[in-house]
Amino acid sequence: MRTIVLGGDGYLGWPTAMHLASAGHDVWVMDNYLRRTLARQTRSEALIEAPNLHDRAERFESLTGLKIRVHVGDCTNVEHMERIFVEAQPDAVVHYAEQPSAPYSMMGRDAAELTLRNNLCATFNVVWAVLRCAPNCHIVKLGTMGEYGTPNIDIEEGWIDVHHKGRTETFLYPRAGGSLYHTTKILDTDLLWFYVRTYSLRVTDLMQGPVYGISTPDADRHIDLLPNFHYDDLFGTVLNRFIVQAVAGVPLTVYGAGGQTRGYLNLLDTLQCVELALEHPASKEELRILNQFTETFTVNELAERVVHAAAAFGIDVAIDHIANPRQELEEHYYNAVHTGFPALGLRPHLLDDSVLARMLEIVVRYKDRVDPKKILPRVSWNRATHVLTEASR
Ligand code: USQ
Repeated sequence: MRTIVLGGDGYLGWPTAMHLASAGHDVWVMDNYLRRTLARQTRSEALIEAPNLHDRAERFESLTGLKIRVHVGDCTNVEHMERIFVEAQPDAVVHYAEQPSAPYSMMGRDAAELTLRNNLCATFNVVWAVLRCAPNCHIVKLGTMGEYGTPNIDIEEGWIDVHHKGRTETFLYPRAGGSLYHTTKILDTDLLWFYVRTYSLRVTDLMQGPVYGISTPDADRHIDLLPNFHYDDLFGTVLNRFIVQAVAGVPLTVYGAGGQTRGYLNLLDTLQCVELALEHPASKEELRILNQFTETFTVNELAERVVHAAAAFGIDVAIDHIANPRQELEEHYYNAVHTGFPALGLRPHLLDDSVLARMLEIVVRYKDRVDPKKILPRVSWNRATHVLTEASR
């Protein structure tokens, strides 16, 4: 299968490109290094500086004999997007090319506009590149569990039947994003749904929870192949941050009460899910929505697990409940269906001490590179505490 990975330089994009190449796909990646640029601008660089995509692909080829074709290009630029579709004539496209940080999207007007424009325009261009250049191409789009928010009823897998005044209809499950970033993913889903029902596209929209992990069979071959592992307040996801905080001797930054519950998954399972979605494509005229996580945790549970795993390394870790910079419920009901991927064959890698130990072991190696100034939250949108500053207006 010929597959384009858009956003192929990212935390998920690069491991996905290697994984699909190892699984026999002919992989093309496109990226304009937006996340690296934003990380530099906000002093949020990843723990380990990654070589550029050409060098990474060369290193991967020298170790495996497998080629990943690299296009440095901007997914919001219609010419860049159509060029790769015309050349590749892909069977599938995996679309990760979005500004992925909730806190970044809440930094102020400019960051909000960049997030809105980039994310919506990239999705719009994917739709039109498929329609004009590769009409049979299956679009696999990365959405987020955060599209649903934290409603007081069970979360279904994308759709809900509504019975109203004696009649029944199926609708997209109601959505309520907790940041502008999450809201752009909701808007993406609406855009895709409009084009699916109008022009018969085939689309899989992945509602993914926060991902953790650094180790994959391909990444473990060489330091140059490791994913961009962020631990800063903008681009780092919570468990990755806690692991680095433990190693750096900084108390774990639980936001508020710590009862916030999310569906989490190992990076290895992101790779597995994307591969399964590609192997079992959506039908024409179908917007298939799959909830992509393997188990749920509160932030407190994650912190306690890290404390326990770190103790086995002889690292004593404290937990700090700091003022929550986000507008979110800190105690709430959370029960989300996630039966779609197991039905396709997903075999989850669940979070246990050995997974945490492996993460700690890798991060300990790079302990000298941790900058403790990148850890505390710099952006707040909590109604209770936040005053919109002149700078963020
Ligand atoms: N949290 C803490 N302490 C921290 C960092 C986070 O308590 O130091 C809490 C947050 O308040 C939140 C939870 O941990 O309740 C998860 O936060 P996160 O930063 O790991 O995840 P989030 O900002 O929601 O975004 C991440 C990815 C995003 C993806 C999303 C899936 O950055 O791209 O879409 O996870 S989901 O959360 O299901 O929307």
